[in-house]
Amino acid sequence: MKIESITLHHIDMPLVAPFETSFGRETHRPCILVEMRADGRTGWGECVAGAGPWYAYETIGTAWHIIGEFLAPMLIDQDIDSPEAIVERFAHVRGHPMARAAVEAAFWDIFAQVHGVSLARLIGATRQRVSVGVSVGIEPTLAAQLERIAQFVEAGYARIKLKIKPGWDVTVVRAVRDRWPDIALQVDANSAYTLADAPVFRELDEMNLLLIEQPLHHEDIVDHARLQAQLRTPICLDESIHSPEHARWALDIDACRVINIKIGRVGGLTAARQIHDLCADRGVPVWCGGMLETNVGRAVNLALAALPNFTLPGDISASARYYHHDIATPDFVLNDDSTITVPDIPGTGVVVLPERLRVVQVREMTIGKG
Ligand code: OSB
Ligand code: MG
Repeated sequence: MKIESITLHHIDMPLVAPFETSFGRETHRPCILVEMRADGRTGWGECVAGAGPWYAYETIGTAWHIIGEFLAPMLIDQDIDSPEAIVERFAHVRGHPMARAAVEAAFWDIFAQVHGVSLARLIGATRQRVSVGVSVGIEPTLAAQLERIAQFVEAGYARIKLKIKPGWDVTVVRAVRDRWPDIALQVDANSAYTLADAPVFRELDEMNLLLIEQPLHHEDIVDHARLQAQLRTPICLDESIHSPEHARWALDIDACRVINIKIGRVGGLTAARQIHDLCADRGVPVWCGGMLETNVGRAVNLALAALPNFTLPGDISASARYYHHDIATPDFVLNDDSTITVPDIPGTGVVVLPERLRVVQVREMTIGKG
């Protein structure tokens, strides 16, 4: 397939409700959508880099630069026959996984359309519905936090993830456990602690949590291994895992017993699938993380989460949990069994709506003929 053009759309989406983590409070979610044209078809990919370098070093600005100046020019007018061919061409790019992943995703969309199958089937998915939970942001008071969780429990989410930070941990988690003694519960610290905080985690270890996500430094595996040795609850790494190699290094030293796979963080769907396969071989469960995606990114996450070793519920909530008006249709809804149905039409399964895009678009740039 000859890649004719790549258009970047920088958009800014107002969130239904502010989302607070240990690194800050967000009311809008900016992102870059990658629109690729090849052989008369159009594919879309979402870049999950944020407004600032808070979760990862990549930002809208760095991704715009890297895709526009380097990644897109490597592909324009080239014959690309498989997603692996894209991965090969990008192999000598250091870092910038979110930029690479977004371009690869747009090609996967075209590739699945050409083969007349859903992305999920194309990558070897084995389920039609995937178990999901909700990642609940930090609220200003404990009462507000409990109320917010109650809304999600009522909406049907069977797994709750709480964001924690120093001063907002043991007391909150205990209160949630007391109110919902049997709910599947996990916490995410987004790297807000150090090994000196081990006593906090030993207390959390008594609260029947599914896992403790990324408690320590965002590049660390060594201290995580030291902490894991003190806990029964599995540590799950998010920020520290940037590639299949990072996953192997972490598992080799028992730095974690679960991995959160985010396509953007690990540099694409191909790498995400490799981490899935590695973890399956080692008997390590994985789940699909989220980055407050629009329906474009969510569709790809659902395809990934339909692979067999995604045995823990993903951070893939219903579209209405994030945005009033998504830029792509159809919206994803929560089924009665806390699952979301995986799209089963050729491609990723969603269609971008130009009239919605226009409303939220900040800037646009085309590389190639357009
Ligand atoms: O750490 O998992 C995280 C959102 C933005 C950045 C980092 C994280 C998150 C979430 C949201 O937890 C998950 C979702 O998309 O629902
Ligand atoms: Mg996380």
